This record gives sequence, C-alpha cells and structure tokens, in this order.
Amino acid sequence: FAGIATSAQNGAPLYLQLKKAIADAVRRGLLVPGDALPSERDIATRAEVSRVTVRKAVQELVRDGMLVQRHGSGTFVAPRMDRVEQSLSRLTSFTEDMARRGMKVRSAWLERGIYPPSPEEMMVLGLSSKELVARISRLRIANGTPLAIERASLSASTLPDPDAVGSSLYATLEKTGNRPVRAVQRISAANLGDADSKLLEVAPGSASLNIERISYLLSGKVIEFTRSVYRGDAYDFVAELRLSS
Ligand code: 16G
Repeated sequence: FAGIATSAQNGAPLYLQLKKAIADAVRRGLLVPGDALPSERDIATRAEVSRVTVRKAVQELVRDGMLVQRHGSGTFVAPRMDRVEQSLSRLTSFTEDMARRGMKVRSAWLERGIYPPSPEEMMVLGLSSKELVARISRLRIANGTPLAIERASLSASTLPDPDAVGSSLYATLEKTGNRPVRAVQRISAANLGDADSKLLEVAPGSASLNIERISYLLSGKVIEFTRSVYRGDAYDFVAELRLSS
C-alpha cells in the first residue's frame, strides 16, 4: 500500500484509493483468504495516510464482505467466493439469491430514467411509440465482487418512478402487485468488451454468459425485459431434467 499518499494525484478521496489498493492486493493473490490484514498503524505508516483513513477503507471492505473482523483478533481476508450455482427452475431475484447464500448485496447504478422506447422494447413490452419505457441498469455486487450487469426495461406505466427502486427491483414490483410469476430466459456465451469487462473487474475478452429474461404477470402481460451479462468465471446455471412421459 506504500506510496498511496504521494501518488494521490487523481483526486479520489484517500480512503477510496486505499480501499482499492487493498482490494487489488486480494484480487492479485498478495493477500489470500484467511490472511490477517496488517495492523491499522502499519498500513497507515506504509501508505502515509492517517489511521482514520485506514479505518474508513477497512470498514468499507468489511461492509462489502471482502474482509471480516473478528473481535479481539483482528481483520482477515474473507473466505473466497465459490462459483455461484444458480437454479434455472425458480423465478427469483438477485437480492433473494444472494441473501439465501448469506452474501451481502450491493448495486451500483449505471443508468435509470424514463425514455422513449426502442423498436425492440416496443415489440417485447407491447408499447406504442407514444408510450414510455423505464430503464434501470445496475452492476450487481455480492461480497464486494461484481458478478453481473443487468439492464432492465419496463413499461413506464408499471414503473413510473425508477428513482424509487431501492435495492431490489422485484421487491418494488411486489408492492404494486406487479411481481412476475413466469419468465423465459435465453442464455448465450459471449466475450466481454472493454467497458463491461472493466465494470466486472475481469480482463477484456473474458467469457460471459449473456442472459435475456422476459418475465410475465399471471395475466400473461410482459412486465420485464432484461439483458444481463454474467461473469463466466463466477456462475454455473443448473436445471433439473426429467424424462418426458
Ligand atoms: C435477476 C434477474 C433480473 C431481475 C433481477 C431482479 C437473471 C438473469 N436476472 O437477477 O432479470 O431484474 O433478478 O433482482 O436472473 P432484484 O430484485 O434484486 O433487483
């Protein structure tokens, strides 16, 4: 972490730069799961920052799930995340999936607002050119690791205020009786471009699983059209198959 203060030319707050330096050390394997983090004083001296800055960076990494604090014994690198095994036979939300695994979820907003629909959105959501579409795009992060980018489109009449979506889209839809009960999902393999690989913190060209989900209400009305990009190195999609009679 040395030299953080002296190289602090880019304007980002010091604690965020330190947070990134610690996270990078974990990602590059310089610190492995179970390793104790050097003491607050040690880090502060090496990085030439105050202990308050170190505390703030460490607190955020604990909140993200990358570090764990054990009372009396210090701060450690959290156990490595296994590949996520995701059932293809249940209609669940990202928040529910991760909560069930005891993982901490965070989303970074990439876009949200009301727009005129694209021809594809008009077709899939059954909108006329006079109607509007609500778009919400998020980077979905579990235990500090970005796992997927999800770009959802819904009719603006279903979601008139995208800003009101909290941490879970499905929880928001549930409140107005619009939670989908059925979905059709198409999964295809792809390679990540520069922008998406940067967001997902993997090398450009890494494998991804691109998922298109169209979900429906009981009435048969399409409620959600979502294009997602999942990290190929982090996900296994699992379905149970039966011999048809
Ligand atoms: C899942 C869905 C996505 C849905 C989201 C809602 C896939 C590929 N995608 O991630 O379509 O919008 O859940 O999650 O499974 P939320 O309620 O946590 O916002």
